[in-house]
Amino acid sequence: MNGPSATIGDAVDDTMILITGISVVLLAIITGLMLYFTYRYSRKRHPVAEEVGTSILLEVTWTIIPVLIVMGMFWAGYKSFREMRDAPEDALQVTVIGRMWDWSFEYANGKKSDRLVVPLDQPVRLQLKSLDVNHSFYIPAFRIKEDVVPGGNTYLWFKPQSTGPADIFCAEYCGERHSYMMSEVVVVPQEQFDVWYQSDSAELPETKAWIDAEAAAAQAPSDTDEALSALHKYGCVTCHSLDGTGNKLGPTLKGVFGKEVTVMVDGKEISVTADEAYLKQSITQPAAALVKGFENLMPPPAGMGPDEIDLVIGYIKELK
Ligand code: HEC
Ligand SMILES: [Cu+2]
Repeated sequence: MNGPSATIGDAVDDTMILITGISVVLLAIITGLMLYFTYRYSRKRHPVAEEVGTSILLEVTWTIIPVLIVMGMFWAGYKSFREMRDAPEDALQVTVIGRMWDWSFEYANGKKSDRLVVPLDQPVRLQLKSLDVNHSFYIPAFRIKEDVVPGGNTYLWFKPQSTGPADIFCAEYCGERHSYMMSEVVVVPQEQFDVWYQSDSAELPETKAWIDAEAAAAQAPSDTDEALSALHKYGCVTCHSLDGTGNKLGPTLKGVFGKEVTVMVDGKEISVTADEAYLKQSITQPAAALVKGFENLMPPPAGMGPDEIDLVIGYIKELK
């Protein structure tokens, strides 16, 4: 599914599939039997009607099985219905105002918007109000819909599970421009919601740009990700821990940058500061200066390009 979804959606979809599935199976059985009986008991094959007696067993069976099936469908629907009606106490409160022919949204701090902006992973409770006639507030992507009645006090809640925009419709014919009564729910990460919520501007900030920036950030791997993948690719992490623990063949890489290291050069002990040049040498010519207490076990990394070496050095420098 494209766009954001909400927690209740899966339960609604499952109920829908269950009921449709059962209906399709029953349709097939009933149609099949009907066709068969038409053939089997046509006048040609069965010219004389006969009286059929009562079979208690048959009566009980075809009462109990459908009752169980129907109760099963009821239970599936009732469970998700309860979930839909029980809004969590800590939900973000938004008042939705429907009128001919638009939606507006009012937040607890007085902020108003013509789009419903909500934070990711937070339950949101919508109090639905109409200024004129009956409307119906509908977010298809979230599988939620509720009548908006003048003087009434209906509500809805949902908990968005992913970021992005989704359509809001009016699902109750409310006059000439009913089909124009559309808006958008925009799910944004909490930090971005907070910025928007606290801003004085009544205008909705460029939520689209936020979302695109989020998406771009998720797409482009950061230097950190690339450095880490190089450290794995060239087997560095088999001999070096990155978290300060020292239970591997080589010294931990955490905190090494800027440290005074005692190394053995040509059999002599000297003390050096682990600067960038030292790190570079340690990686490209591991045998040139051996860290005291460790053996000459590190192979020069085969096939590692200068870019990757710089990336890894940059990463080690940050590993404090
Ligand atoms: C087979 C195990 C092994 C592998 C694989 C290995 N190293 Fe080492 N590394 C060592 C040992 C042992 C030492 C200490 C002896 C020395 O200085 O050569 C060391 C030392 C170092 C040092 C100096 C650390 C200090 O405390 O001064 C750096 C930096 C380093 N390795 C980075 C890397 C990087 C980056 C890779 C992956 C490209 C890598 N190592 C792969 C075993 C390994
Ligand atoms: Cu309407």
